Amino acid sequence: MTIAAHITQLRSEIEEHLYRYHVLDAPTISDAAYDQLFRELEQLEAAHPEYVTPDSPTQRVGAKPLAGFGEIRHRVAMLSLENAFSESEVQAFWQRINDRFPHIKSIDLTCEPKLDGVAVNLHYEKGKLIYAATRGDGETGEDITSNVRTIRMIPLHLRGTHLPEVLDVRGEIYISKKGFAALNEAAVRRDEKIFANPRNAAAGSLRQLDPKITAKRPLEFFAHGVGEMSGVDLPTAHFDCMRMLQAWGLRVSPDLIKVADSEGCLNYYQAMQARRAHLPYEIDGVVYKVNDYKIQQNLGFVARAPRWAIAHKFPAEEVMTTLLAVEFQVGRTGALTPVARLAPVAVAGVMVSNATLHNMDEIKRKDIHIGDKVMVRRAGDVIPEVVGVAVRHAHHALEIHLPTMCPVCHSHVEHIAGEAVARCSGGLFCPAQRVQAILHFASRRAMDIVGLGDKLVEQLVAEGMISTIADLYHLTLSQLAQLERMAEKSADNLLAALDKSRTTTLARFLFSLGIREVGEATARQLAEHFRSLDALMIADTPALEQVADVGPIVARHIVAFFAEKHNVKVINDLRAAGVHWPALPARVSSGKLIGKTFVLTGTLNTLARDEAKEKLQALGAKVAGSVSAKTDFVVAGSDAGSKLAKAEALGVKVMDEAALLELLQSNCSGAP
Ligand code: 5U1
Repeated sequence: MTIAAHITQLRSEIEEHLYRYHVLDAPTISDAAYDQLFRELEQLEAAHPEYVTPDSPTQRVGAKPLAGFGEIRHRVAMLSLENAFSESEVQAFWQRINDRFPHIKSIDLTCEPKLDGVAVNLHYEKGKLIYAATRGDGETGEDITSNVRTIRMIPLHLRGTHLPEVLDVRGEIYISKKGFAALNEAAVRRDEKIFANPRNAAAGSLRQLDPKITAKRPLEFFAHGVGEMSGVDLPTAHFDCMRMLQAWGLRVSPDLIKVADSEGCLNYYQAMQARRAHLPYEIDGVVYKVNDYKIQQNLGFVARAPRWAIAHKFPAEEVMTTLLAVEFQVGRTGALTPVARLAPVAVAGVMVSNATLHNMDEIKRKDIHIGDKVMVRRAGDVIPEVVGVAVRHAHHALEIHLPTMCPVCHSHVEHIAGEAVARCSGGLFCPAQRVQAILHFASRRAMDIVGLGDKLVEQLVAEGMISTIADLYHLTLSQLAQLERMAEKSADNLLAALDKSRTTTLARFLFSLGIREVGEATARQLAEHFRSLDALMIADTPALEQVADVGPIVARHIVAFFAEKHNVKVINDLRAAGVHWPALPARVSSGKLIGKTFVLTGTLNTLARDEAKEKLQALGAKVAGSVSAKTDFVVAGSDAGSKLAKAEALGVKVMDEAALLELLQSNCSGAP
């Protein structure tokens, strides 16, 4: 035998054994014998490199890492699936199909497991794997050919002689439960980050730029459909098509079956659900498809999902474990969330040792104690949650208490009766709430610090340059210039905006503090009523409830906010940094604008719209957004439109900007 013939023979023997092992799950030689064949081929190719071809089984792992992933446009779009979560949704799916074809007596369906992996398209031409792509947005995916070639379960050549000119195979690349555990154990040994679940592990492995790394990952594949195919007659039904793919060497689920109706589907669902925990891979449901391709074609699809297929999802898996402790996390808005620390347990393929308990009311309602055996649930990518108590700890069940102090900043925790969420009251001081508090403070309707966006605030906090809003006013040009992507001009502008914001109004300042439930309108009413910050800070709840719109809950939030010494310190720091506002004149109890309703429309040239609004409100007027019979005056700036027309139609008095300025002037000077 010539060297070339020997090499060809070894290659086809190796491919045959790969097929028997991976696709038929029926190897005919030992692993050691297979390795021996592989080594023989490697040695021959090493001695005769002129015979090495890229489609040799020895050449699955490319030599060079990629610079990035290219894009591949799918020749036939990759569809997604509608979900059904109940039997009645499956019945409705079946009914819709039958309603479309009343004359067809029986419509077969296929059932198969739904793997939780990465959807891919394998493109073969004349039996040779040309490229592989992810689903992407269904139209265009990423070129993952180099990585897919490393998966021995995926043939580089199709088997047989009568092969299609072009074949797009649709399927799922995944990692088995065992493969996932081994991967994570190795990651722990190497002190590397572990994967959250097998799907992430599969996706992460396919996104490696170095195929050598992908080659070490235990990736597997199942084919579940066909995109484009030409050059041979396509079978007329899905089931037969899958058999054909299998004959060509592609791995198809051994659990693909044909059923006659929705009852057959539901029986399959029950059976797979019972087997789910024992399957070697994760599944999150089963897929039903109309078997006949002509009927599929007739049904077509809506949006990106076919009408002829549906995924029947399993309910979220629930598992029992022990509640070891409860800790409280503080969110960006100060909300305290109880988090369960659990004895680690696998839930739907993921090790879970923390789960949310939502809030104190939920804990009370479910009567959960530390030490209890609890049920934990995880659905899709959502955070695992404690569903309820499975077995109460007989002797040592410990009650769960809301902390009185914030676990992050030690400010007082505020829990208003009737409200589910407890909150840290150190809004201006608490590190957990820092970024949120600063962004609110800087926002347009608050202190209006132009140029202080979320990325910059996050950077300033991360660099330790600011920890409270008061620190903003101590930023220097040299500090800002150190920041990434901060040009000197932008730094100058930001310092100017900060300086400008030092001069504000009491209403704006109050709003900018971010007191819970104190929006712009309430802030304005508080300013108008109390006239000074010092008066407001010492007001008790009955005094606060005198203000229109302030009920007992808002009053309690305000009292709690100013009772927190950390907040008071930040306010003092702000004042010390030069933040000030004009003292409000004595309350207007009389004047011809009290209770009058104004509507502002068109562009005002001298006053900003907000400024005009504030001045009118300070004189006891109301400013509405739309014109009605109740409107007293419409102020029409340049290019006023429909509001002006409506005012004229209703006979409402209209004034221009000059008249408004005059009116404001005359009322400020105390004229009636
Ligand atoms: N088993 C299986 N999974 N899966 C996913 N079949 C299947 N079919 C799919 C998808 C998205 O889509 C076709 C029905 C278009």
